[in-house]
Amino acid sequence: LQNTQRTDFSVQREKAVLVGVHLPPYSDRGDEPLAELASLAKTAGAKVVGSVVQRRQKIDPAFYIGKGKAQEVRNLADGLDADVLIFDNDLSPAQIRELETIAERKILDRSELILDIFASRAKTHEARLQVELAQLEYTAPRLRGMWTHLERIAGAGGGTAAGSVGGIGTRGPGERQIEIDRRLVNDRIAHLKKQLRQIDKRRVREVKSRQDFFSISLVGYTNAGKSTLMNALTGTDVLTEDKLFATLDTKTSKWNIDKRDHVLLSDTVGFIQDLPHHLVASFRATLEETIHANLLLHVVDGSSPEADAQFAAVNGVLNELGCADIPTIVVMNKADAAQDDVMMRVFQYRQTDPIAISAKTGQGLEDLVTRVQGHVRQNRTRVHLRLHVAAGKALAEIDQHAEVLERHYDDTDVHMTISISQAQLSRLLQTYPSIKLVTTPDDPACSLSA
Ligand SMILES: Nc1nc2c(ncn2[C@@H]2O[C@H](COP(=O)(O)OP(=O)(O)OP(=O)(O)O)[C@@H](O)[C@H]2O)c(=O)[nH]1
Ligand SMILES: [Mg+2]
Repeated sequence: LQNTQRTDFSVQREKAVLVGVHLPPYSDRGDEPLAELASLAKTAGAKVVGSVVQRRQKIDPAFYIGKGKAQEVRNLADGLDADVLIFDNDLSPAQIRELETIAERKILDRSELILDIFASRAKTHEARLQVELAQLEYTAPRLRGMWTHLERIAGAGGGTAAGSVGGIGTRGPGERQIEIDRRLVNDRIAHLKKQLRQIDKRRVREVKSRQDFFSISLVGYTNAGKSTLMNALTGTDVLTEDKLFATLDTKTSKWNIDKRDHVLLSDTVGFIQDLPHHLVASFRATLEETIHANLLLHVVDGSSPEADAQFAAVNGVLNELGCADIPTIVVMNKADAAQDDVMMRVFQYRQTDPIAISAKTGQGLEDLVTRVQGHVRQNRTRVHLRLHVAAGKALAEIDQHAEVLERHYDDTDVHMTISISQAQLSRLLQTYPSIKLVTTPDDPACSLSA
Protein backbone atom coordinates (compact mmCIF):
# COMPACT_ATOMS: atom_id res chain seq x y z
CA LEU A 1 0.00 0.00 0.00
CA GLN A 2 2.68 2.41 1.04
CA ASN A 3 4.65 1.83 -2.12
CA THR A 4 1.90 2.61 -4.56
CA GLN A 5 1.12 5.76 -2.64
CA ARG A 6 4.62 6.98 -2.49
CA THR A 7 5.16 6.45 -6.18
CA ASP A 8 2.10 8.47 -6.76
CA PHE A 9 3.04 11.38 -4.54
CA SER A 10 6.77 11.31 -4.97
CA VAL A 11 8.34 14.10 -6.97
CA GLN A 12 11.65 12.42 -7.68
CA ARG A 13 13.28 14.04 -10.68
CA GLU A 14 9.99 15.45 -11.87
CA LYS A 15 9.73 18.89 -13.40
CA ALA A 16 7.77 21.15 -11.13
CA VAL A 17 6.00 24.48 -11.40
CA LEU A 18 5.57 26.23 -8.05
CA VAL A 19 2.38 28.11 -7.28
CA GLY A 20 1.83 30.54 -4.42
CA VAL A 21 -0.93 32.87 -3.32
CA HIS A 22 -0.38 36.09 -1.45
CA LEU A 23 -3.16 37.22 0.78
CA PRO A 24 -3.34 40.56 2.58
CA PRO A 25 -1.57 41.93 4.48
CA TYR A 26 1.01 41.70 1.73
CA SER A 27 4.05 41.48 3.96
CA ASP A 28 7.38 41.52 2.23
CA ARG A 29 8.42 37.93 1.94
CA GLY A 30 11.75 38.84 0.43
CA ASP A 31 12.65 38.93 -3.22
CA GLU A 32 11.84 35.30 -3.70
CA PRO A 33 8.53 34.55 -2.07
CA LEU A 34 8.70 30.89 -3.08
CA ALA A 35 12.35 30.38 -2.12
CA GLU A 36 11.57 28.00 0.71
CA LEU A 37 9.13 26.00 -1.39
CA ALA A 38 11.78 25.79 -4.11
CA SER A 39 14.25 24.54 -1.55
CA LEU A 40 11.77 21.94 -0.34
CA ALA A 41 11.05 20.85 -3.91
CA LYS A 42 14.76 20.47 -4.58
CA THR A 43 15.25 18.50 -1.40
CA ALA A 44 12.47 16.20 -2.57
CA GLY A 45 14.36 15.71 -5.83
CA ALA A 46 12.22 17.78 -8.16
CA LYS A 47 13.51 20.20 -10.75
CA VAL A 48 11.84 23.59 -10.47
CA VAL A 49 11.12 24.86 -13.99
CA GLY A 50 8.80 27.76 -13.23
CA SER A 51 6.83 29.60 -10.59
CA VAL A 52 3.70 31.68 -10.32
CA VAL A 53 2.60 33.98 -7.50
CA GLN A 54 -0.85 35.44 -7.42
CA ARG A 55 -2.05 38.24 -5.17
CA ARG A 56 -5.63 37.75 -4.06
CA GLN A 57 -7.99 39.27 -1.54
CA LYS A 58 -9.02 35.79 -0.43
CA ILE A 59 -8.56 32.27 -1.64
CA ASP A 60 -10.89 30.82 -4.21
CA PRO A 61 -12.86 28.06 -2.45
CA ALA A 62 -13.00 25.88 -5.55
CA PHE A 63 -9.59 26.32 -7.15
CA TYR A 64 -7.53 28.04 -4.47
CA ILE A 65 -6.17 30.35 -7.16
CA GLY A 66 -8.82 31.72 -9.51
CA LYS A 67 -10.15 29.50 -12.27
CA GLY A 68 -8.64 31.74 -14.94
CA LYS A 69 -5.31 31.67 -13.16
CA ALA A 70 -5.50 27.91 -12.95
CA GLN A 71 -5.89 27.74 -16.71
CA GLU A 72 -2.95 30.13 -17.08
CA VAL A 73 -0.80 27.93 -14.84
CA ARG A 74 -1.81 24.93 -16.90
CA ASN A 75 -0.69 26.65 -20.09
CA LEU A 76 2.61 27.56 -18.47
CA ALA A 77 3.08 23.97 -17.32
CA ASP A 78 2.30 22.73 -20.82
CA GLY A 79 4.88 25.07 -22.28
CA LEU A 80 7.51 24.00 -19.76
CA ASP A 81 6.59 20.36 -20.05
CA ALA A 82 6.13 20.18 -16.27
CA ASP A 83 4.94 17.00 -14.55
CA VAL A 84 3.68 18.44 -11.33
CA LEU A 85 2.29 21.63 -9.81
CA ILE A 86 3.35 22.27 -6.24
CA PHE A 87 1.28 24.67 -4.16
CA ASP A 88 2.82 26.66 -1.33
CA ASN A 89 -0.30 26.17 0.78
CA ASP A 90 -2.44 23.31 1.93
CA LEU A 91 -5.24 22.40 -0.45
CA SER A 92 -8.51 20.73 0.40
CA PRO A 93 -9.28 17.41 -1.28
CA ALA A 94 -11.91 19.15 -3.39
CA GLN A 95 -9.47 21.84 -4.53
CA ILE A 96 -6.96 19.19 -5.53
CA ARG A 97 -9.65 17.47 -7.56
CA GLU A 98 -10.68 20.66 -9.35
CA LEU A 99 -7.12 21.68 -10.03
CA GLU A 100 -6.24 18.24 -11.33
CA THR A 101 -9.13 18.43 -13.74
CA ILE A 102 -7.93 21.73 -15.16
CA ALA A 103 -4.20 21.09 -15.06
CA GLU A 104 -4.28 17.42 -16.07
CA ARG A 105 -1.18 16.71 -14.07
CA LYS A 106 -0.23 15.86 -10.55
CA ILE A 107 -1.02 18.46 -7.90
CA LEU A 108 0.90 18.48 -4.64
CA ASP A 109 0.42 20.78 -1.71
CA ARG A 110 3.05 21.92 0.75
CA SER A 111 2.23 19.36 3.41
CA GLU A 112 2.38 16.51 0.93
CA LEU A 113 5.74 17.76 -0.24
CA ILE A 114 7.10 17.92 3.30
CA LEU A 115 5.69 14.49 4.04
CA ASP A 116 7.34 13.19 0.89
CA ILE A 117 10.71 14.52 2.04
CA PHE A 118 10.28 12.97 5.44
CA ALA A 119 9.32 9.68 3.78
CA SER A 120 12.44 9.61 1.66
CA ARG A 121 14.72 10.63 4.54
CA ALA A 122 13.35 8.55 7.39
CA LYS A 123 15.99 5.99 8.27
CA THR A 124 15.06 4.31 11.51
CA HIS A 125 12.17 1.92 11.83
CA GLU A 126 10.40 4.30 14.14
CA ALA A 127 10.80 7.37 11.94
CA ARG A 128 9.43 5.37 9.02
CA LEU A 129 6.38 4.34 10.99
CA GLN A 130 5.81 7.90 12.14
CA VAL A 131 6.05 9.33 8.65
CA GLU A 132 3.83 6.68 7.15
CA LEU A 133 1.20 7.34 9.79
CA ALA A 134 1.28 11.06 9.13
CA GLN A 135 1.09 10.45 5.41
CA LEU A 136 -1.86 8.13 5.64
CA GLU A 137 -3.73 10.45 7.97
CA TYR A 138 -3.15 13.39 5.69
CA THR A 139 -3.73 11.43 2.52
CA ALA A 140 -6.74 9.33 3.44
CA PRO A 141 -9.27 12.12 2.86
CA ARG A 142 -7.57 12.82 -0.45
CA LEU A 143 -7.78 9.27 -1.70
CA ARG A 144 -10.56 10.07 -4.08
CA GLY A 145 -8.44 12.61 -5.84
CA MET A 146 -5.64 10.13 -6.06
CA TRP A 147 -7.91 7.52 -7.54
CA THR A 148 -9.09 9.85 -10.28
CA HIS A 149 -5.45 10.57 -10.94
CA LEU A 150 -4.55 6.89 -11.20
CA GLU A 151 -7.50 6.18 -13.44
CA ARG A 152 -6.51 9.03 -15.70
CA ILE A 153 -3.04 7.61 -16.07
CA ALA A 154 -4.50 4.23 -16.86
CA GLY A 155 -6.75 5.91 -19.39
CA ALA A 156 -3.87 7.82 -20.92
CA GLY A 157 -2.03 4.55 -21.35
CA GLY A 158 -4.99 3.26 -23.31
CA GLY A 159 -4.83 6.21 -25.63
CA THR A 160 -8.07 7.84 -24.61
CA ALA A 161 -6.77 10.40 -22.18
CA ALA A 162 -9.37 13.02 -22.88
CA GLY A 163 -12.23 10.59 -22.62
CA SER A 164 -11.09 9.15 -19.33
CA VAL A 165 -10.53 12.53 -17.71
CA GLY A 166 -14.09 13.58 -18.16
CA GLY A 167 -15.37 10.07 -17.93
CA ILE A 168 -14.95 9.41 -14.27
CA GLY A 169 -18.34 9.13 -12.71
CA THR A 170 -19.44 9.21 -9.13
CA ARG A 171 -20.27 5.51 -9.14
CA GLY A 172 -18.83 2.39 -10.64
CA PRO A 173 -15.63 0.51 -10.00
CA GLY A 174 -13.70 3.65 -9.13
CA GLU A 175 -15.91 4.45 -6.19
CA ARG A 176 -15.81 0.87 -4.92
CA GLN A 177 -12.04 0.92 -5.16
CA ILE A 178 -11.98 4.02 -2.98
CA GLU A 179 -14.01 2.23 -0.32
CA ILE A 180 -11.58 -0.68 -0.36
CA ASP A 181 -8.61 1.67 -0.19
CA ARG A 182 -10.16 3.49 2.72
CA ARG A 183 -10.63 0.32 4.66
CA LEU A 184 -7.08 -0.77 3.96
CA VAL A 185 -5.83 2.63 4.98
CA ASN A 186 -7.77 2.59 8.22
CA ASP A 187 -6.48 -0.88 9.07
CA ARG A 188 -2.96 0.22 8.36
CA ILE A 189 -3.35 3.37 10.48
CA ALA A 190 -4.55 1.27 13.41
CA HIS A 191 -1.65 -1.12 12.97
CA LEU A 192 0.93 1.69 12.82
CA LYS A 193 -0.50 3.37 15.90
CA LYS A 194 -0.24 0.11 17.82
CA GLN A 195 3.38 -0.42 16.82
CA LEU A 196 4.30 3.14 17.71
CA ARG A 197 2.61 2.82 21.10
CA GLN A 198 4.83 -0.15 21.88
CA ILE A 199 7.99 1.71 20.90
CA ASP A 200 6.77 4.62 22.95
CA LYS A 201 6.44 2.54 26.10
CA ARG A 202 10.03 1.45 25.74
CA ARG A 203 11.13 5.04 25.28
CA VAL A 204 9.28 6.34 28.30
CA ARG A 205 11.27 3.82 30.35
CA GLU A 206 14.52 4.97 28.75
CA VAL A 207 13.80 8.66 29.22
CA LYS A 208 12.83 8.01 32.83
CA SER A 209 16.09 6.24 33.52
CA ARG A 210 17.93 9.34 32.32
CA GLN A 211 15.81 11.78 34.22
CA ASP A 212 18.44 12.27 36.89
CA PHE A 213 20.65 14.08 34.41
CA PHE A 214 20.23 17.64 33.40
CA SER A 215 19.00 17.41 29.84
CA ILE A 216 19.29 19.97 27.08
CA SER A 217 17.64 19.89 23.66
CA LEU A 218 18.72 21.65 20.51
CA VAL A 219 15.65 22.96 18.73
CA GLY A 220 15.27 25.25 15.78
CA TYR A 221 14.34 25.79 12.18
CA THR A 222 15.59 23.21 9.73
CA ASN A 223 19.10 23.94 8.46
CA ALA A 224 19.85 26.36 11.32
CA GLY A 225 22.92 24.35 12.31
CA LYS A 226 21.69 22.26 15.25
CA SER A 227 23.61 19.15 14.28
CA THR A 228 26.76 21.15 13.55
CA LEU A 229 26.50 22.69 17.02
CA MET A 230 25.89 19.27 18.58
CA ASN A 231 29.09 18.01 16.95
CA ALA A 232 31.05 21.07 18.01
CA LEU A 233 29.93 20.79 21.64
CA THR A 234 30.09 17.05 22.20
CA GLY A 235 32.56 15.85 19.60
CA THR A 236 30.00 13.45 18.18
CA ASP A 237 29.59 12.90 14.49
CA VAL A 238 25.98 13.62 13.59
CA LEU A 239 25.18 14.09 9.92
CA THR A 240 25.07 17.72 8.88
CA GLU A 241 24.04 18.84 5.44
CA ASP A 242 23.04 21.97 3.61
CA LYS A 243 19.64 20.44 3.04
CA LEU A 244 16.32 20.69 4.77
CA PHE A 245 15.54 17.95 7.27
CA ALA A 246 18.94 16.32 7.40
CA THR A 247 18.07 15.12 10.90
CA LEU A 248 14.89 13.17 11.55
CA ASP A 249 15.76 11.18 14.63
CA THR A 250 16.60 12.46 18.03
CA LYS A 251 20.15 11.70 19.02
CA THR A 252 21.34 12.14 22.58
CA SER A 253 24.96 12.45 23.68
CA LYS A 254 26.84 13.11 26.86
CA TRP A 255 28.22 16.61 27.07
CA ASN A 256 30.92 17.33 29.63
CA ILE A 257 29.76 20.70 30.71
CA ASP A 258 32.52 21.17 33.25
CA LYS A 259 35.04 18.98 34.98
CA ARG A 260 32.53 17.91 37.63
CA ASP A 261 29.59 16.74 35.66
CA HIS A 262 28.05 15.98 32.34
CA VAL A 263 24.63 16.77 30.94
CA LEU A 264 22.69 15.13 28.13
CA LEU A 265 22.42 17.01 24.87
CA SER A 266 19.82 16.00 22.27
CA ASP A 267 19.76 16.93 18.62
CA THR A 268 16.26 16.90 17.15
CA VAL A 269 14.32 17.20 13.92
CA GLY A 270 14.16 20.72 12.54
CA PHE A 271 10.91 22.61 12.31
CA ILE A 272 9.55 24.59 9.41
CA GLN A 273 6.84 27.11 8.72
CA ASP A 274 3.45 25.34 8.58
CA LEU A 275 4.82 21.99 9.60
CA PRO A 276 2.01 19.54 8.87
CA HIS A 277 0.05 19.03 12.02
CA HIS A 278 -0.08 15.25 11.58
CA LEU A 279 3.66 15.19 11.37
CA VAL A 280 4.08 17.07 14.63
CA ALA A 281 1.63 14.67 16.24
CA SER A 282 3.49 11.63 14.90
CA PHE A 283 6.87 12.93 15.97
CA ARG A 284 5.64 13.80 19.42
CA ALA A 285 7.17 10.64 20.82
CA THR A 286 10.52 11.27 19.17
CA LEU A 287 10.43 14.72 20.65
CA GLU A 288 9.83 13.32 24.13
CA GLU A 289 13.35 14.39 25.14
CA THR A 290 12.58 17.92 24.06
CA ILE A 291 9.32 17.95 25.94
CA HIS A 292 11.07 16.90 29.13
CA ALA A 293 14.27 18.89 28.70
CA ASN A 294 15.50 21.15 31.50
CA LEU A 295 16.81 23.66 29.01
CA LEU A 296 16.35 24.37 25.30
CA LEU A 297 18.98 25.82 23.02
CA HIS A 298 16.92 27.48 20.31
CA VAL A 299 19.32 27.62 17.35
CA VAL A 300 18.57 30.39 14.85
CA ASP A 301 20.26 30.87 11.48
CA GLY A 302 21.39 34.40 12.23
CA SER A 303 22.62 34.86 8.67
CA SER A 304 19.13 34.40 7.23
CA PRO A 305 16.94 37.42 6.51
CA GLU A 306 14.04 35.16 7.51
CA ALA A 307 15.48 34.51 10.99
CA ASP A 308 12.72 36.39 12.75
CA ALA A 309 9.89 34.56 10.98
CA GLN A 310 11.64 31.23 11.45
CA PHE A 311 12.05 31.91 15.16
CA ALA A 312 8.31 32.57 15.42
CA ALA A 313 7.47 29.41 13.47
CA VAL A 314 9.61 27.28 15.80
CA ASN A 315 8.01 28.85 18.85
CA GLY A 316 4.64 27.97 17.35
CA VAL A 317 5.55 24.30 17.18
CA LEU A 318 7.08 24.39 20.67
CA ASN A 319 3.79 25.77 21.92
CA GLU A 320 1.92 23.00 20.19
CA LEU A 321 4.20 20.49 21.92
CA GLY A 322 3.63 22.11 25.29
CA CYS A 323 7.26 23.27 25.67
CA ALA A 324 6.64 26.99 25.89
CA ASP A 325 7.66 27.25 29.53
CA ILE A 326 11.00 25.46 29.35
CA PRO A 327 13.93 27.85 30.00
CA THR A 328 15.51 28.70 26.65
CA ILE A 329 18.76 30.19 25.41
CA VAL A 330 18.45 31.81 21.98
CA VAL A 331 21.55 30.93 19.99
CA MET A 332 22.20 33.06 16.90
CA ASN A 333 24.29 30.71 14.81
CA LYS A 334 26.29 31.33 11.62
CA ALA A 335 27.70 34.60 12.95
CA ASP A 336 30.58 34.05 10.53
CA ALA A 337 28.17 34.30 7.60
CA ALA A 338 25.96 37.15 8.84
CA GLN A 339 26.44 40.31 6.76
CA ASP A 340 25.85 42.65 9.69
CA ASP A 341 24.42 42.60 13.18
CA VAL A 342 20.91 43.68 12.23
CA MET A 343 19.41 40.33 13.19
CA MET A 344 21.19 40.38 16.54
CA ARG A 345 19.67 43.77 17.20
CA VAL A 346 16.21 42.59 16.19
CA PHE A 347 16.47 39.73 18.66
CA GLN A 348 17.91 41.98 21.36
CA TYR A 349 15.05 44.33 20.79
CA ARG A 350 12.67 41.43 21.30
CA GLN A 351 14.44 40.80 24.62
CA THR A 352 15.34 37.23 23.78
CA ASP A 353 18.83 37.79 25.19
CA PRO A 354 20.47 36.18 22.15
CA ILE A 355 24.03 34.92 22.06
CA ALA A 356 25.97 35.06 18.79
CA ILE A 357 28.02 32.02 17.86
CA SER A 358 29.37 30.13 14.91
CA ALA A 359 29.18 26.37 15.23
CA LYS A 360 31.49 26.26 12.23
CA THR A 361 34.36 28.45 13.45
CA GLY A 362 33.80 27.99 17.18
CA GLN A 363 33.25 31.69 17.75
CA GLY A 364 31.17 32.35 20.86
CA LEU A 365 31.03 28.74 22.00
CA GLU A 366 32.79 29.54 25.27
CA ASP A 367 30.20 32.16 26.10
CA LEU A 368 27.49 29.69 25.29
CA VAL A 369 29.03 27.09 27.58
CA THR A 370 29.25 29.64 30.40
CA ARG A 371 25.62 30.53 29.92
CA VAL A 372 24.61 26.86 29.96
CA GLN A 373 26.70 26.23 33.06
CA GLY A 374 24.75 28.95 34.81
CA HIS A 375 21.51 27.08 34.14
CA VAL A 376 23.00 23.77 35.17
CA ARG A 377 24.26 25.24 38.46
CA GLN A 378 20.88 26.66 39.27
CA ASN A 379 19.54 23.19 38.87
CA ARG A 380 21.94 21.62 41.30
CA THR A 381 20.81 20.85 44.78
CA ARG A 382 22.50 21.86 48.00
CA VAL A 383 22.78 19.19 50.61
CA HIS A 384 24.53 18.70 53.90
CA LEU A 385 26.54 15.49 54.24
CA ARG A 386 28.43 13.71 56.94
CA LEU A 387 30.95 10.92 56.49
CA HIS A 388 33.87 9.38 58.26
CA VAL A 389 37.19 11.21 57.87
CA ALA A 390 38.81 7.98 56.73
CA ALA A 391 36.39 7.42 53.84
CA GLY A 392 39.05 8.58 51.40
CA LYS A 393 37.57 7.31 48.17
CA ALA A 394 34.12 8.76 48.82
CA LEU A 395 35.67 12.09 49.81
CA ALA A 396 37.72 12.20 46.66
CA GLU A 397 34.65 11.56 44.54
CA ILE A 398 32.70 14.27 46.30
CA ASP A 399 35.51 16.70 45.61
CA GLN A 400 35.50 15.66 42.01
CA HIS A 401 31.80 15.81 41.29
CA ALA A 402 30.46 18.43 43.68
CA GLU A 403 31.19 21.97 44.59
CA VAL A 404 32.04 21.98 48.27
CA LEU A 405 30.60 25.12 49.82
CA GLU A 406 31.49 24.48 53.42
CA ARG A 407 33.50 21.87 55.29
CA HIS A 408 34.31 21.24 58.94
CA TYR A 409 35.48 18.35 61.05
CA ASP A 410 34.66 16.83 64.40
CA ASP A 411 36.47 13.94 66.09
CA THR A 412 35.35 11.30 63.64
CA ASP A 413 33.47 12.90 60.79
CA VAL A 414 33.68 15.42 57.99
CA HIS A 415 30.61 17.62 57.63
CA MET A 416 30.07 19.41 54.39
CA THR A 417 27.57 21.45 52.46
CA ILE A 418 27.83 20.75 48.77
CA SER A 419 26.18 21.73 45.54
CA ILE A 420 25.71 18.75 43.26
CA SER A 421 23.53 17.43 40.46
CA GLN A 422 20.73 15.09 41.44
CA ALA A 423 22.24 12.38 39.22
CA GLN A 424 25.64 12.50 40.91
CA LEU A 425 24.10 12.68 44.36
CA SER A 426 21.98 9.57 43.77
CA ARG A 427 24.98 7.75 42.41
CA LEU A 428 27.27 8.68 45.31
CA LEU A 429 24.68 7.75 47.92
CA GLN A 430 24.20 4.41 46.25
CA THR A 431 27.90 3.65 45.82
CA TYR A 432 28.98 4.81 49.29
CA PRO A 433 26.55 3.87 52.04
CA SER A 434 28.96 5.52 54.46
CA ILE A 435 27.82 8.93 53.23
CA LYS A 436 25.04 10.18 55.49
CA LEU A 437 22.63 12.72 54.13
CA VAL A 438 21.99 15.17 56.96
CA THR A 439 19.56 17.41 55.12
CA THR A 440 17.67 16.57 51.98
CA PRO A 441 17.09 19.08 49.18
CA ASP A 442 13.54 19.62 50.37
CA ASP A 443 14.66 20.35 53.88
CA PRO A 444 14.56 24.09 54.56
CA ALA A 445 17.90 23.75 56.35
CA CYS A 446 19.42 23.40 52.90
CA SER A 447 18.59 26.85 51.78
CA LEU A 448 20.20 28.48 54.82
CA SER A 449 23.50 28.85 53.07
CA ALA A 450 21.93 29.89 49.75
N1 LIG B 1 28.59 29.51 7.70
C1 LIG B 1 28.11 28.68 8.61
N2 LIG B 1 27.45 27.57 8.24
C2 LIG B 1 27.00 26.74 9.19
C3 LIG B 1 27.20 27.01 10.57
N3 LIG B 1 26.62 26.00 11.27
C4 LIG B 1 26.07 25.15 10.37
N4 LIG B 1 26.32 25.60 9.10
C5 LIG B 1 25.91 24.94 7.85
O1 LIG B 1 24.50 24.94 7.77
C6 LIG B 1 24.04 23.72 7.14
C7 LIG B 1 23.04 23.02 8.01
O2 LIG B 1 23.67 22.56 9.16
P1 LIG B 1 23.06 21.37 10.03
O3 LIG B 1 23.88 21.29 11.27
O4 LIG B 1 22.87 20.15 9.22
O5 LIG B 1 21.64 22.01 10.36
P2 LIG B 1 20.44 21.37 11.20
O6 LIG B 1 19.85 22.47 12.00
O7 LIG B 1 20.90 20.18 11.96
O8 LIG B 1 19.47 20.98 10.01
P3 LIG B 1 18.35 19.83 9.93
O9 LIG B 1 18.84 18.61 10.63
O10 LIG B 1 18.20 19.66 8.47
O11 LIG B 1 17.13 20.41 10.55
C8 LIG B 1 25.28 22.91 6.86
O12 LIG B 1 25.66 23.11 5.52
C9 LIG B 1 26.31 23.47 7.82
O13 LIG B 1 27.63 23.33 7.36
C10 LIG B 1 27.93 28.20 10.94
O14 LIG B 1 28.15 28.51 12.10
N5 LIG B 1 28.35 28.98 9.92
MG1 LIG C 1 20.35 18.27 11.86
